[in-house]
Amino acid sequence: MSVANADLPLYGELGMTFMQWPQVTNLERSDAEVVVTGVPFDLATSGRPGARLGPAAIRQASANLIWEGARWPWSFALDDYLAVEDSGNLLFKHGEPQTLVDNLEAHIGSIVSSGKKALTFGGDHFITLPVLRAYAKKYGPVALVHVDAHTDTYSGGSRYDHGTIFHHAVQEGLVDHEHSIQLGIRTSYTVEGHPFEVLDAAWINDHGPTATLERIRARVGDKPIYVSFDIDGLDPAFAPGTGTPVVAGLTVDCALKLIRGLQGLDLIGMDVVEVAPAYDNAEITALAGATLALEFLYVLAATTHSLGVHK
Ligand SMILES: [Mn+2]
Repeated sequence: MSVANADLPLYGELGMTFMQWPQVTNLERSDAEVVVTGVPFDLATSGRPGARLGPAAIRQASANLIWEGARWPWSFALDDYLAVEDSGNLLFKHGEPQTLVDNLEAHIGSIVSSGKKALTFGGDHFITLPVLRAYAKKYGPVALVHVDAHTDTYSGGSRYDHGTIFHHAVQEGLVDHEHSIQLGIRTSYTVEGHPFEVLDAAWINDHGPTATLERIRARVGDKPIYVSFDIDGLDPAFAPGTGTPVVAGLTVDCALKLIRGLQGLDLIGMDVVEVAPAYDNAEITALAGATLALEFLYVLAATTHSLGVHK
């Protein structure tokens, strides 16, 4: 006698796209409003490698978020308002970093030039530089909202270096630094002449998300905003799975409120970088990354369609 239930399939898809959203098969024909890309690159890390496995871990962790049709506290289901597709992982030659730079800028360029927004999962933080080059081609210098333990503005370093990218972004005119802000910083940088406003982790932890959002909004104004979220901006208690953790960071509660508080602003794209699952415990870092990205998408939909949260 068979034990199989005729009403149930015997096997299914692995669901390795982000949130089980459709995979992009033809970017030019896609009518997605947001395109997800994984960038499995970590040759620019200075500390522990492993962020190349971040995209897979974030997609896997997003499986925990799918059951909740309308994510609390939002009062609507995202799928009713925002079309998101996953383009898979960027292809490049792993031993030849310049192929990563060229392919990533071209890929993000093809997304944003067609009016779509890019949600990009690193990889180490170096990947943000080619992404910003693509964005700047369409938008000019963008306002940067950057969450990180590190400013990543060091002027030395090598050609492919995850600690120098925002120095180069300013030098190349990719970001409008006078309307950009760095949040959660708690490592040394040259304060004098620093191009960005900085709210360090202690200030944010003392003052809370509401006061922080006032400072963010005052800084960015009505500029197009790109959000770059290094997962090490979170405290290692919430994000141990990363290459260069630093204690005394932000809570996930605070970070989610900061993302949520961007509603109404001109948000054009986001990345979540430096998730390194080899150092993670119980997927908590990957889950934090997946959740922050999902909240960003809710904010996009809420902004476009004037939606909100349960009161
Ligand atoms: Mn960092």
